[in-house]
Amino acid sequence: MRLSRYFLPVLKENPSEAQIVSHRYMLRAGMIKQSAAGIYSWLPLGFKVLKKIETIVHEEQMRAGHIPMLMPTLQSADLWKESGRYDDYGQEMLRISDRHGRDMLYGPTNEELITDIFRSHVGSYKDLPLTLYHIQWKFRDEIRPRFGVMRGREFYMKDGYNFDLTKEDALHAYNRHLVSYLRSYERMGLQAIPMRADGGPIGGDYTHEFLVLAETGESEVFYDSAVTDLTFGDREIDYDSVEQCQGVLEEFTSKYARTDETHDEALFNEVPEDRRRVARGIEVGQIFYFGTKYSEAMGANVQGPDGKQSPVHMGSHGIGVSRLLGAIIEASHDEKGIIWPEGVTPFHCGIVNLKQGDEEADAACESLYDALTAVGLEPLYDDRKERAGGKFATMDLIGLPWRITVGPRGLKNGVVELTSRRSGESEELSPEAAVQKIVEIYANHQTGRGF
Ligand code: P5A
Repeated sequence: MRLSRYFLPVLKENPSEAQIVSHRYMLRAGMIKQSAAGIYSWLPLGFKVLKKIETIVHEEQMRAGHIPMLMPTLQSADLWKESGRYDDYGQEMLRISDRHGRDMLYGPTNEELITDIFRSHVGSYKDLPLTLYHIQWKFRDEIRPRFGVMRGREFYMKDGYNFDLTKEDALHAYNRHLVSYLRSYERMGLQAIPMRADGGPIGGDYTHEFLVLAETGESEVFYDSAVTDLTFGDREIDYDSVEQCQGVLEEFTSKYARTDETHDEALFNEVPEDRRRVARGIEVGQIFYFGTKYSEAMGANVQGPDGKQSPVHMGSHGIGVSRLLGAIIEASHDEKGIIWPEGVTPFHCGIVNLKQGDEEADAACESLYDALTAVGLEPLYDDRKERAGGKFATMDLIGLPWRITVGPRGLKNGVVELTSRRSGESEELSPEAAVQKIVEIYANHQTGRGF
């Protein structure tokens, strides 16, 4: 992409409404624009990162054997009356009536809708196990929408639902989700720690939230610092193996890590004192096993091998896709702007032309642009007639992890400059070597092509 043809409305001033750094940088980098409280338009740069995160989530869900689909944002209230949640959900639910006076709602979550789909089409244990998921907009009329996309009213969520014959099978599905979530967050450059939590309006008493530690997080968390040493890494996993998935769950959840809702002071005090931590975290996902809560209320039964009908065992599993942009920025930024992890960066590298209009510099930039594009990478070429300082400031603000700087002086010696946004370190090398290096860096990151 050439910056002169892109739409990147960066702001010079700090927007006064933004209280935390991720919100401030998302506005300043021209990623989002508020349309109403807690409701945002996703401008091209924000949309691009949103889609990269969504792609990672899709890839990891499909790798785990979960099946993508799409349900609508608007739902009929009837299903929610069946489950009993129409009244329970209170004012967080946006209720609408259509021209015929029928009660509708903008879905805050989809347990009812998916249970209805299941009961209409599945009746036998032979069709199980089954996990369906979608990535779709949700609406929760939060009392205090704040911090930009972190606590929106309209937000983008991946929600998946497992259907199993027995509790044992459903717990395997739970573990599968835990593993796939660990992989997903790590690909986004994040450490998200599973912590025992509370079921809230979704239900069930077996649930873990995934938390990214950050001072600006809305949840208070208590944990054994040894949990922060755990990484999933690039190990292979067989998602069908009950033992392997259970092993990962035990590895990642046996140390003390809880949100304040389930915190147990006595248990916490058993953690060696020098490892006890009280901190704040951003909840970027939550997994639930709630058994037959919805299937019983809505008559979603399956016939077992013995011919008997019983309510299907279920769980639901969510990732806050739009919230993740905020969480990643909170975890990865400096005073100049965002520092995108390679896995989610909107463009793979920036090209800064120090002297736009100089024949040699322009030609060198064009050829870098073509070489990177030819190998499937997306550079952002700042081809505007601007001062170098302004170009650097924009690149630093929008946070591309790598920048190639091209100027007439360097070109005389056959070199360009490659700079890491994270470390600030630069090296001079030939344009070919710079391209080669970027290619090698991204060979280790499966980033989807953007929009
Ligand atoms: C699990 C999937 C559920 O709704 N039903 C379907 C279950 N869980 S949850 O924990 O309530 O939400 C899942 C994730 O969505 C994100 N999230 C939000 N993101 C932005 N703004 C909000 N107002 C908001 N509310 C929830 C969180 O990341 C949460 O973990």
